Amino acid sequence: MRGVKLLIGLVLLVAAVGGGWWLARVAVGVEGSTTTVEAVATTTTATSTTTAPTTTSTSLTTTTTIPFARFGDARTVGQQVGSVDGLTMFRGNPTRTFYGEGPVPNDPVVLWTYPDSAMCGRSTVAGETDLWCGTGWTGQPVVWTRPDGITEVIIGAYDYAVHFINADTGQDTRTPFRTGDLVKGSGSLDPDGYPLYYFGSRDNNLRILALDRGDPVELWSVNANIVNGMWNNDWDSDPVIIDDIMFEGGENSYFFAFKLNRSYDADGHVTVDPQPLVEIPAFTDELVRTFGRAQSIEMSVAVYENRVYFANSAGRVVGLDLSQIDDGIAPVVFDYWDGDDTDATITVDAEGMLYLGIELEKFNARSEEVGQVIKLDPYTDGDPLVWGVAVPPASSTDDGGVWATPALGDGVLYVATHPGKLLAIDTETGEVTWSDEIGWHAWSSPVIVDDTLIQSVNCGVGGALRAYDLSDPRQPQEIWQTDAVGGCIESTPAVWRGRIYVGSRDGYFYAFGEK
Ligand SMILES: [Ca+2]
Ligand SMILES: [Ca+2]
Ligand SMILES: [Ca+2]
Ligand SMILES: [Ca+2]
Repeated sequence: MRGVKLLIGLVLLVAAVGGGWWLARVAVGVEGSTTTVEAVATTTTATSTTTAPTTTSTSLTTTTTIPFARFGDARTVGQQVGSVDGLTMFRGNPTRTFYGEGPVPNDPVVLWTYPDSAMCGRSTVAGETDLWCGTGWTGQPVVWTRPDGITEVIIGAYDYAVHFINADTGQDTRTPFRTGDLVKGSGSLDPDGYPLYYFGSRDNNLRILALDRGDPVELWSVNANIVNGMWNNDWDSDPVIIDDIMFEGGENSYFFAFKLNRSYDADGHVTVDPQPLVEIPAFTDELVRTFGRAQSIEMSVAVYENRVYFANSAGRVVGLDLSQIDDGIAPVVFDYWDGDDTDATITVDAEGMLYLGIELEKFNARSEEVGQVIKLDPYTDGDPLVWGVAVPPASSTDDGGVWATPALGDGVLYVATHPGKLLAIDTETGEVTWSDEIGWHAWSSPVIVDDTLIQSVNCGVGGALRAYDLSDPRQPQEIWQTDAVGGCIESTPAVWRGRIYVGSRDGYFYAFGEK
């Protein structure tokens, strides 16, 4: 039944608009019953309706016979994807390599904070109940332009709620949506323009909300206990939605793909009818024998050229082939052991090489052998490890390694480490060309927009944002640092058109912009 008629969603739309290069998606129906489907790019016309006094639109006719990968085409690395105008998911696209749009402010100050009183909630981890405030790891906001022209920021926070904020005013655009526990991780806005928001909560549910009927309405949820999980039941992983399929990892130690069946009802309201395609264990019996049940997926999955990549708390790095996913088949085509808990999201470059940040908690021989920032070649028949960089702890009583997701620059990988360094690493050689002190517990991921890198710093002493100029990518130069906010910035910021949006553990959410 499935797979007879495929919607190939990836056709290159290249349009020069206002001097900027854009990559967007248009849907093209393709009849295909064989395993090879070639999508031929069609003529596309870009029209711009901005408020600029004059707008030049350029139509480009593109004819190519290069097949587009249905999931995570290589040409989307570093690019915005989808038809929505915005930053729609953690690290912006399925290869986790799009960080927002400029301009980056030159002298940023706090334009507004949200809300009036701190967002806090109690939650129990390993039998201990604590008060958690603000937003945390990974916590990157969605920022998008709604059909009515309002720029809206969407965040999950530790007061158990998802908040919807007017980016201009800092006021609620919708009533916050409450769950039964902390909202951690990052959420995704449907990149194809369906008014849907996808997110997980510590209350064990992964949810889909409809955003087209006033206040947000839950259309669907799935409980982590749908499977007999190996570990806990949270959903920290940010879902990736491509071509009506949602890819997600669970703290229950399973990888899931759901066919969403997105549509609209007779009243024009968006609908979903998710059906499971696969649920695949992230663990192996051998790893369970070695490390016990701590096998969770907490990273956000990455998708490149019809493969999905994820890793688990025992350090197993998995690549699945998605070419038969409609039929519920997703064989393991890459399998690697990096030695330790891997919660930073895998970053994929244009050649399909994988960059991983790994924690150093177990202090085993394998961690010593491979390091805590590594480059893997998932296509080689030999040893996938291209290079590794060691990230030792700052003290004998602490962990080492990386929780932040690396940022891919021009031949250089930027990595914030838990011991408190920002590293610039040559992607070819693994040479550390530069480093700077950014303060202990740097779990916020660096973002790169317009040759400027923005990094959360000084977690223990108030928390601030710092910017570096990347004119020489191998030797970043500091250009500014904001005043301290009231607490650690553990979340990853979103840069969008002159503003920087990010939450802090002090309980509040911040919009930074030009003074
Ligand atoms: Ca839970
Ligand atoms: Ca977790
Ligand atoms: Ca973990
Ligand atoms: Ca850990």
